[in-house]
Amino acid sequence: MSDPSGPGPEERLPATRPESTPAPAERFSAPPSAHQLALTPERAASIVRQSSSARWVGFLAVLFVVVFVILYYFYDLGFPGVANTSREAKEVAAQQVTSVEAGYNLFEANCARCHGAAGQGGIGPVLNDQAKLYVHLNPDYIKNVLTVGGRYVCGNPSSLMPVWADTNGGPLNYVQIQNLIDFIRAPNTLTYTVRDNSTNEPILDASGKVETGTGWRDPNFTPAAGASPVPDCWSSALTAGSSPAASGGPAVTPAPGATVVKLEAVNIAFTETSLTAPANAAFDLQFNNQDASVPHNVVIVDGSGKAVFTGDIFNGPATKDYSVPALPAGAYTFHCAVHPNMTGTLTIK
Ligand code: HEC
Ligand SMILES: [Cu+2]
Repeated sequence: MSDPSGPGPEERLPATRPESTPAPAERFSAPPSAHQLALTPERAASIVRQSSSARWVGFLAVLFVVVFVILYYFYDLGFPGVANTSREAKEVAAQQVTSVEAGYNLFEANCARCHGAAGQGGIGPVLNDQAKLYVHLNPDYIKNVLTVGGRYVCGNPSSLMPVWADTNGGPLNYVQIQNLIDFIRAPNTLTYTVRDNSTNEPILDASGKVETGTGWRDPNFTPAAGASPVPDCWSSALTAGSSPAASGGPAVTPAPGATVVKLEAVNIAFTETSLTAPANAAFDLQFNNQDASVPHNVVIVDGSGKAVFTGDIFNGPATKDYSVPALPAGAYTFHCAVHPNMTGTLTIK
């Protein structure tokens, strides 16, 4: 490509430019309205409108956050006066049921052989007794018993009940201990599902229905006025001197030839549930405990709820002759101190 006519490249530089006049000053000036010292009324009004809108946006944003926080608060803790609206309470209840389900399996696997499948007692004392669950079997107490073992209960170092907490050499960790506490303390308003230990699937009973259970504790239970509190040590009711009857004086030995009343315990139940004995005469209560290594005794309670006789607790199989002092005619009940659900009636006439 040939260069067009004209000087060579070197001669073309510097490029010659036409003489230029400076741009007129007006070119950079704002419109005349901008040079006014005061705002026009329209501009002033628009500024006012804008800042008012900005405040509204800010206010609504804050309001939104505040309303959200308040609503979330009630959503979480429940709307006042509206039952069952608390998300947190529902979550706590759901977790409690989970814990009770785990506790049920732990109890059946570890505790039922001594305390009975339903906590009714056996080698170990009853656990599902309302008077006991009322205060005696509180969460701290159960935790201590499971941590220290049976010696915590009555100070008996050779207690049959082992240590359970792994912090003390036992087999169960603190979650499992808590599960057991939740299970023992579960209210009877709580229904849990019986689940397979390893798969956590609900277990079906013979008729194909999901097996469920309910807690032991009656939350509305209050001990009868004047009822004696549950002793710290379950077997202390048996030691002479601590029961109202035993403090009355020396043991009464029935006269030779006194009436003999027979009573037998088998499978944690009294075989005879209604006994009769003569009034105003000491009698011999021959108690045959046939449950091997299970402690039983007999406590006789009068119509006012006062224990008038408390026999020694002893392990079966064995028979003991209790000398029951003379009692006035009337209707009495008797039960086993270890298993308060073993009961019967005694008619003195
Ligand atoms: C080998 C039998 C045995 C096993 C297993 C056993 N216990 Fe016990 N338990 C006892 C005996 C016996 C006592 C009474 C303690 C004593 O005075 O020696 C007792 C006492 C208790 C007490 C205190 C009762 C009271 O009235 O103060 C609680 C609570 C308890 N056991 C819970 C449990 C739990 C939960 C388990 C399962 C992890 C369990 N036990 C397993 C025998 C057993
Ligand atoms: Cu008993």
